[in-house]
Amino acid sequence: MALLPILHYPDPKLHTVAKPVQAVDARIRTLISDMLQTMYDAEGIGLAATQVDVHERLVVIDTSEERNQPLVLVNPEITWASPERQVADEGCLSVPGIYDGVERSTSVKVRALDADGQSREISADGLLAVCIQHEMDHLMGKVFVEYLSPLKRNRIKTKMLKARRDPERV
Ligand code: QAP
Ligand code: CO
Repeated sequence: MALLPILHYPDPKLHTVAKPVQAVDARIRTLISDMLQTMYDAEGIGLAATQVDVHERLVVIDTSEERNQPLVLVNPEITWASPERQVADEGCLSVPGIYDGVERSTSVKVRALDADGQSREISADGLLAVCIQHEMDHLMGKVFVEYLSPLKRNRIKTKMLKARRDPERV
């Protein structure tokens, strides 16, 4: 078990497009376990491999109140997204302290391999649907602040760069 360092926006590595996981082997299972530990330690509800500088299609999520329902998505693909969309506030472990509204599909169906390499299809709505779409964006190199206006995004960029120089100011 290990805590992994999380990349912070605007690190250009966050824009890397992830490649499919070739096999759910011992290396991937260790990565899954380290990512879950990192997510729980940071009190997050979702973490994509991109955020820990591993550019493979792997996401871990836990939106449960009790933090005891880990969801592992290997090579996730959205098979259906509702035409109905809704704006909800999002945050990101790679953009600490920043929360803003993003419009996304209200419900999605996603096909993915689990930690045992078994194919599954999940139907999600509510917070889980938002989280799945947010995390899958990371695998495409996209951070949620890119949905905001250029003005907001530039303010966030400046604030994050300042915080990196002077962590007391976050
Ligand atoms: C993505 O984000 C998400 O700023 C996961 O200081 C978030 O786990 C999807 C976090 C909201 C849907 C709704 C953020 C922790 C965690 C922070 C997270 C912070 C500490 C963010
Ligand atoms: Co994020």
